[in-house]
Amino acid sequence: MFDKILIANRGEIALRILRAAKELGIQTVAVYSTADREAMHVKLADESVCIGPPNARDSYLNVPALLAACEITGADAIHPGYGFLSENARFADICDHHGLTFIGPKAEHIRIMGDKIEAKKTARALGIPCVPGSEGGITEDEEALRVADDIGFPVIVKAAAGGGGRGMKVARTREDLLDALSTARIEAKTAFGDDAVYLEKYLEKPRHIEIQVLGDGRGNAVHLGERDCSLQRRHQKVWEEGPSPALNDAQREEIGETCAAAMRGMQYLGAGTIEFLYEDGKFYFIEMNTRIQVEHPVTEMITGIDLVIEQIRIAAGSPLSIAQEDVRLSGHAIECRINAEHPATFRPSPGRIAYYHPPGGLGVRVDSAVYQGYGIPPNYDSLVGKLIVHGRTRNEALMRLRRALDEFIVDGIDTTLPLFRTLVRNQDMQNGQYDIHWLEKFLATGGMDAP
Ligand code: MV4
Repeated sequence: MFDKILIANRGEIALRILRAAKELGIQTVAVYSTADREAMHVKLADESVCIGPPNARDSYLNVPALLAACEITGADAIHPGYGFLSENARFADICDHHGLTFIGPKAEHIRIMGDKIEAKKTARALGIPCVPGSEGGITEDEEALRVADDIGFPVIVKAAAGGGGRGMKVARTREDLLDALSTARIEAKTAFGDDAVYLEKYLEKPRHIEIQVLGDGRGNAVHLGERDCSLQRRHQKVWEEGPSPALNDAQREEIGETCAAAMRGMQYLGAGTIEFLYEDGKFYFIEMNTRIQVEHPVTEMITGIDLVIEQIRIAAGSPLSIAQEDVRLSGHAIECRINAEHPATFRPSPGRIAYYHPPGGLGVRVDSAVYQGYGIPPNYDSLVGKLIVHGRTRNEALMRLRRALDEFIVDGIDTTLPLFRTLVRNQDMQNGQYDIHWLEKFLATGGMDAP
């Protein structure tokens, strides 16, 4: 096992990693930018190292500074959390070359999944159902027209280097397609420096359902059920829950087993998430994330498995401690991402927290790094914390969510708490009847405006 882990991240995920390391008896090193001198992850770590100015490029993404911090403190492993360097295959290789363990998947697998064309080819070869579309990248206009005529319109052009909603163009007719293709190419080249694109059938009203997996790199892998992340705004997840209100046990078992078998097949190491669009009872692979995700607590609450502890154990070379038959999905969990943003306009609202009272009680978990008197810097994402509730049934989870949201006080800044207080009382949400477009429609039709 490792003696000392450097946490190459900030905010709530830095605390989440600290907690796992402490439980395992591993020393922790926090790194921080000059904007984060007062951050809680710095206070709670055993040691801390300032790695640069506020701009993430010069601090949390500053590889030489991170390596120097490992050298100075004698850390033997790096946990990247999510965002920042978490899905950077080159960084994983560099850690390796410096004798440091990157707590995450093999660089080879990060690289494959970072290229959405390669990811899809790999998924398909491993028996994962994919969205119908081009076999690989599209290079010629004629090829695009041929594929589109074959699968039928509407189609979507996606950037190979994209993901998370960046670099996509929908074409509803043959006439739109060549335009969508060239626009997507130009945008992809500008945003990612790579103009490779591919084509898929456009699904009109899917849900976004993702499967959590764990592998030990030796051909053992399990699935830990799904999370329904359909409630999004501008490709930012807002509300995540598990199990999905749309699935029955047989569907869950089938897609889960397909994913676990695929991970065994590629000898996947670490935690991963296989993302699907789900429509009319069928799953369509879109991407795989090779990191711990923001919404991982949903899975922890319904499985009782500490995903970050598992990540650390696996990275240290331990075989999987859990067999598939040991995984029991129990009850229902919902996570709300509380952001420092106006609840209707979503304008960022950094600033000092004048008063802070997080909710508690049975089935309530708050993952956050803020405290009363803390000033949220304007330099990073606006996540204040995550409220996660668990109940024996979805209704019990909703009931706990309603009262936990009413108890939660964050004064001095705008937060999205009022949005959730409205959502949790909405009939469609209570019925679990929402797709990936539901929230934007709700907001566009005055869902958050005073009557
Ligand atoms: C799609 C799609 C419809 N059809 N692919 C957006 C994020 C990226 N991960 C994939 N995305 C989509 N891919 C096909 N073939 C619709 C979306 C999409 C979406 C997906 C998940 C959650 C929210 C979304 C919002 C808009 C579009």
